[in-house]
Amino acid sequence: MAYQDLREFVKKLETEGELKRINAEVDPILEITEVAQRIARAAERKPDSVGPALLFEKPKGSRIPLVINAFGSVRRMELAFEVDALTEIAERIQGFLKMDSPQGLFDKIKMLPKLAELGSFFPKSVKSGPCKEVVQKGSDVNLFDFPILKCWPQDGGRFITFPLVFTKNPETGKRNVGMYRMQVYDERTTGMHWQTQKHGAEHFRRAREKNPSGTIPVSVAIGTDPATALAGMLPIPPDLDEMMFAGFLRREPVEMVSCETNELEVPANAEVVLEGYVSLDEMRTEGPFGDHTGFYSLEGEFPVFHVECVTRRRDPIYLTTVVGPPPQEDYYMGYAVERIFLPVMKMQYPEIVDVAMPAEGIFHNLMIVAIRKSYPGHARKIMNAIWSLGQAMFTKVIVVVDHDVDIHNYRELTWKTLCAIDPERDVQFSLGPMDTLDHATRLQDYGSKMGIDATRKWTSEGFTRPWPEEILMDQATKARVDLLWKSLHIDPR
Ligand SMILES: Cc1cc2nc3c(=O)[nH]c(=O)nc-3n(C[C@H](O)[C@H](O)[C@H](O)COP(=O)(O)O)c2cc1C
Ligand SMILES: [Mn+2]
Repeated sequence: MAYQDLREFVKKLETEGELKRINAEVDPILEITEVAQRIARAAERKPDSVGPALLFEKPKGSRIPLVINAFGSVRRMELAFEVDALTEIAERIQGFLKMDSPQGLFDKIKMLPKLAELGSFFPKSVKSGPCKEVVQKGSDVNLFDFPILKCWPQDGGRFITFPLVFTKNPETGKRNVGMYRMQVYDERTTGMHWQTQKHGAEHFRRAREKNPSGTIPVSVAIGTDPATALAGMLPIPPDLDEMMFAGFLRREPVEMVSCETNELEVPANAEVVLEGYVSLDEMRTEGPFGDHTGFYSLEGEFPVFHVECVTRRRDPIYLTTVVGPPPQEDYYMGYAVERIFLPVMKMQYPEIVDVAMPAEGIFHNLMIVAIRKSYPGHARKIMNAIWSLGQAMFTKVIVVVDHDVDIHNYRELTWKTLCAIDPERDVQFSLGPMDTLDHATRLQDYGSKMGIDATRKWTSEGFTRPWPEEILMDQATKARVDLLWKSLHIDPR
């Protein structure tokens, strides 16, 4: 049975020894971040986590407890998706993809709804749910009731960092759910930081084309069962419903309830729901915000969300996360994405053997790809493929290596990459869309990319010198030394 809500997951984390309760009063203004950072640094020797999940029972200035770092390890990601290994999800997706053979990647992913139908993973409308235990409207709405973090000293204010932002495509009526941070401006107003290439921003633009001075309904759910909470950050194609995907992931439909004051639906099991609208003719300065690049993203103009109604549980838990210098909790979210979608990439590009996105590459700055090279220029073909693949379009640097390089061993990767390149010949530049958060690009959202072809060079690629063999000891000698070993009285082998 899937987790029914966030608190069931919190309970599970606690029984698994993955969560620590903090009963002392800690301020959501900066202090919670610092506690989470210290816990993370203490865990640095254990590369599989950034420390335990933390349940702050008494955030200063709020009666609502706060959970952070709930997804900050591979183990907790596995618990979130109720699998023994993330590859199980990949295998499930692969199993479905193999059922038919449509051509494009998007076609393949778009088949998922069809397949989900078989398993009836489609979201299910229900009359009511725990998110309706308390309904507050108008002047009863006060975002400062919640322990919303100010994460870093130079942040422009307090930010909701783990929201599920619900919108509807004004043309097709299809739902989108995205995780876009929200800066709190006052009791009932926040920013809406959907970056220009994201689906929420596209809904905003389409609505504005129709009626530049109108509004678009927006609802925000905070704190749901884990698979649903994570669905907001998954890079899935436009018009593929994240709630359907969440149902697929949790193997049980997400139950949805109608909002009180707008036409949207939200997960019934949410801890907190904010209902309202975004004005199509209003922009406001958002930021700065200490971002997952490890730097402050600069101020920018973004739309504004007006909260007209809050529905919530009587005793909600506030779910949040901190981003900052890597690795943070979001590294494990990115890692889950990498592992879950690898089979989809492989299906479209069977030459791909493995993909790695090191934490220090902040998702979009570095992707390492191992391929089974079959023809001249193959490495460059893969670079171009990745730059055209959904949110992988943001990838700043791509390194392509041969299939026999262990790309998760960064020592081996660095060594073999550097040995395999003639930089002038093997580096390729390209231009295209870039992550809004990239502060080094020539323009916001637009800049250059670099691909490094670190595969062995072939004669058919104009490389006429012989390529040397890697040094490896022969098996016979190894076997002889194995036999000799004890008599040498040297400990390590
Ligand atoms: C912790 C966290 C915070 C994020 N904040 C933002 C944000 O403020 N703006 C944004 O556009 N994307 C943000 N993202 C990335 C989006 O959630 C991600 O690109 C998602 O796929 C967007 O959904 P969409 O494709 O439906 O637009 C964040 C991701 C995480 C994990
Ligand atoms: Mn989407």
